[in-house]
Amino acid sequence: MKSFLKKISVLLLTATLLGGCGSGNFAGAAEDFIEENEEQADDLITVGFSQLGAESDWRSANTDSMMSAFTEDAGYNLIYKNGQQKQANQITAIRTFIQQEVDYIVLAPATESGWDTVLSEAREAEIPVILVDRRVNASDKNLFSCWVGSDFELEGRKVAAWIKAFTGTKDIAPEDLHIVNIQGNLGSSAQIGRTRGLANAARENGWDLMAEVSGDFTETKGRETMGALLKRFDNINVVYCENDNMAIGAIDALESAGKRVGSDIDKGEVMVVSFDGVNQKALEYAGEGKISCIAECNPLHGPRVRALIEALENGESPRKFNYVDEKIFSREEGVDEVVVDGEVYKVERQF
Ligand code: GYE
Repeated sequence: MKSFLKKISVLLLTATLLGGCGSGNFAGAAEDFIEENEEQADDLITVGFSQLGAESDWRSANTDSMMSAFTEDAGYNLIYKNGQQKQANQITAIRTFIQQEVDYIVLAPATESGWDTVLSEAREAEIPVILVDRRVNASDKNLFSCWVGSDFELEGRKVAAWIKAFTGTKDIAPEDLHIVNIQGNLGSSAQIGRTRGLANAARENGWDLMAEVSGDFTETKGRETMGALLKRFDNINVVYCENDNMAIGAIDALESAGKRVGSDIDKGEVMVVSFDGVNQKALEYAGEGKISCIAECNPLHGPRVRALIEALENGESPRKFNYVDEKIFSREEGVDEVVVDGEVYKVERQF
């Protein structure tokens, strides 16, 4: 709104100057121009979106979803900034949005910590901040209006529950599960939750969780990390990848090292499990049994963020934390559902 007023005053000044030139037609044209822009600027809500990067297929789907939800037709002017995985870039983007006097800031934060200062600046400027996907661990929860995203620890617990149930059907002893975790970028909510889900399950079940190493959520880093882990350990039989892109890289490294990928651990295969269910190749791998289980992570937050902004525009106070429902996929026989905290999740065969 403030930016709208600023635009209009610039236009009025221009019109006065043009009017002073004494050309009636010219002044008339300027007036039309003002009217058109007035309508446009008045109608549009300006949203500054700081996306953290473009590291995965999940992220691209998330960006697309935001782009298609915040169109001019829908009444928005979206300013998109890609943080290239660097928090410093995201902080700069937010400061630019504040200078531009946007109506809302939407932040998909790379990591959880380090946001207090810049979010306080947004609050000073009275610009509501909506978090999407990952979270921040701000000292004051009023530094943001609300959040929408996934329960990452629940995703991890679902995969762990599936591993437990599936290996149980094969009579594999817990201590015979030699697991490595290829983690997402350290300090991000998705990494923290998924890592915790596995680590707790490993402790509770007596699994051999041998290593946790970050693969930064990228295919290249997943491949590299898996290669390095294969040099450190010769008994890995479960690879828990915190996203599909890293799973694809890890599978490549495993196969290049002459390993067979699949769920027959007792026959020497290495079982790969992962998260997202967005990447086409990962879904194909799941269909072929190269990825044994995928916990869905839904990236289509654009319409959800828009609904939150609409609620704020209408003077409503949306819920602070908004979780999306997600499924679990596996083509493997034997486990039809997993139960976490008394909640039953049917194992989906179609994907
Ligand atoms: O799982 C991964 C992406 O934060 C949920 O980030 C997101 C994660 C997603 O790069 O693929």
